Amino acid sequence: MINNKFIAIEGIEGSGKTESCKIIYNILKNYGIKNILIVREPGGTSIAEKIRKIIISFNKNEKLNKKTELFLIYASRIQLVETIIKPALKKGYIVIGDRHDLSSLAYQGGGLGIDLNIIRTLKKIAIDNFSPSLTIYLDIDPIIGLQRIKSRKYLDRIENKDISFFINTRNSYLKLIKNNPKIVTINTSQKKSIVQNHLELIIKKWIKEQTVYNGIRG
Ligand code: Z5A
Repeated sequence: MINNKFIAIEGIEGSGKTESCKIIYNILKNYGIKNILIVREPGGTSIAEKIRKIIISFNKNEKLNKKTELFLIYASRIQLVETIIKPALKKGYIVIGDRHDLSSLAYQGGGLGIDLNIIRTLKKIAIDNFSPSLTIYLDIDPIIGLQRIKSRKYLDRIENKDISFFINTRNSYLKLIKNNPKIVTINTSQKKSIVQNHLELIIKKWIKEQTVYNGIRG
């Protein structure tokens, strides 16, 4: 099921996903759209937020197995999709996802080296063919991305990984987005104002398409 009102924002840390979600929210509001929801992954429901803690926290005594990590991410995604995203879409909301399934292919596939076929099989079991109608991939050199988040006091388990992990993850994103007409890329090493202009153009085009096919105002 391709859902016409689900937009996913993707990219490595510090690429500007969280800020972009807020910018898109405001662009949609300015179009007179009332029912908009921002969700994040992993997390976004009280149970999924508990799973998120396990995924991103350090555990002194026990290393998180990479397949356990993958399964936890999908457990969190099922919970979010089934209890929040699908019901909201059904009510006519536009849902903006701060990460979705592409993250698993890029991080657990490209970053951790899990076979992409395993991830795709798990996706099929977990959320079947549920997918966003538009994915905006924010591309950034990991050195710049990590510099942007270094000012934070606390870096979590994944943010603390070696730079090579983020290089592999980014390379994986770049491979995955190739020739996919539902994914649009923005180079976010540019100034915030330029990124915002790109987002406005992309969302304007998307709204036009949605209005033609669906009638989008809620
Ligand atoms: N994960 C996974 O492994 N597999 C999966 O399937 C999923 C997730 C779904 C938590 O995700 C972790 O889960 C994540 C991957 C893993 N790994 N880690 N760590 P998250 O999305 O919650 O965490 P994140 O990617 O680390 O988010 P982030 O660090 O907050 O990055 P961001 O949201 O892309 O950036 P931001 O907060 O919008 O901006 C960061 C800073 O940069 C901020 O100070 C901005 O003002 C600044 N910024 C943004 N844009 C610009 C421009 N254009 N110029 C200058 N400065 C800018």
